Amino acid sequence: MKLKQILCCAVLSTGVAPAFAADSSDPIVIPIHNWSSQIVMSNVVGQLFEEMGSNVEFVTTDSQAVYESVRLGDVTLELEVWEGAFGASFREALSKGGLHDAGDHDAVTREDWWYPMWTKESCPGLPSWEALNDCAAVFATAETGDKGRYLDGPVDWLKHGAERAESLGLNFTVINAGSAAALWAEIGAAEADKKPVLVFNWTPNFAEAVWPGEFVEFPAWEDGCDIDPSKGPNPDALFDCGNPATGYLKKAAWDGMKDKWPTAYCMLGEVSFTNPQIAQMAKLVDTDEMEPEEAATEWLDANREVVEPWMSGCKS
Ligand code: TMO
Repeated sequence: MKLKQILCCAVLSTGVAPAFAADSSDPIVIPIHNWSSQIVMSNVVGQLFEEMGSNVEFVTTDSQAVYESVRLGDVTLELEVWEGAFGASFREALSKGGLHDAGDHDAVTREDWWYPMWTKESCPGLPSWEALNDCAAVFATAETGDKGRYLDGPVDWLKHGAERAESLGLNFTVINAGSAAALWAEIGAAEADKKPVLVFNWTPNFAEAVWPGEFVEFPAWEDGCDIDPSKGPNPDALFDCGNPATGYLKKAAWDGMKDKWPTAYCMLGEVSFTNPQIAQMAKLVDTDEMEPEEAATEWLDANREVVEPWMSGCKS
């Protein structure tokens, strides 16, 4: 990608005009995180920007700190602002200024404690969270002693699983997975023996097509549950609510993007992916084992009718 860019810019500097002259030839900086749909979607949109004549650079960044980077213009945009995981960091950056809400995807999201359906045989009171303590022993491992094991997402997703367990009095040990792949490995390893497991999961994702399952139903999310102890059933604790069950998936942009790359900014506003489209992007990597860049090209080839109107609406 880098090399392509250098070739591209060298050509432009010899005097060949870009297709959409209004946009700066500086690269649009797109952040990449640690789950597959975000990486593939970022490549899809990056390839569209390139088709429209822009230069693109990808940087791997922390999924929370990225909002500060977008606010400062070091990174140009963010394509997957999940309400549950990143709502707090997004709102904080918004309040400081420098980045803005660039619109919602069509997708409705949910991120929470989850189990493959076979788990219910050992814990029939699920999906209610109140069943968890009665079943803690079936989730116990050598590592967790008589407590149940819950494998939470990687630390940077700030899922606050340990605070949730504490605030709701759950007899569970919360362990952070080192990567998304560790979550899928945990489910996969439990599958042959139909061993009960509890892991962090989300939708849209490839996993729903591979392992039918359910989210644990925690006390419903109330706005402020992460900052106001009075929200949720425990009056003295934060994080005593589930994540939003019908969460948003937003795009965010640096305020300077619309003047520096007006054509790309216009297209970013048009971009809107659905749940099945996002699950498919993840599948191409997590199930089909494609490289993200290649997965993005494949996805685009199969979905020209989805993306053409976004671009044609923005051609000057
Ligand atoms: C933000 N994530 C989809 C990984 O939960």
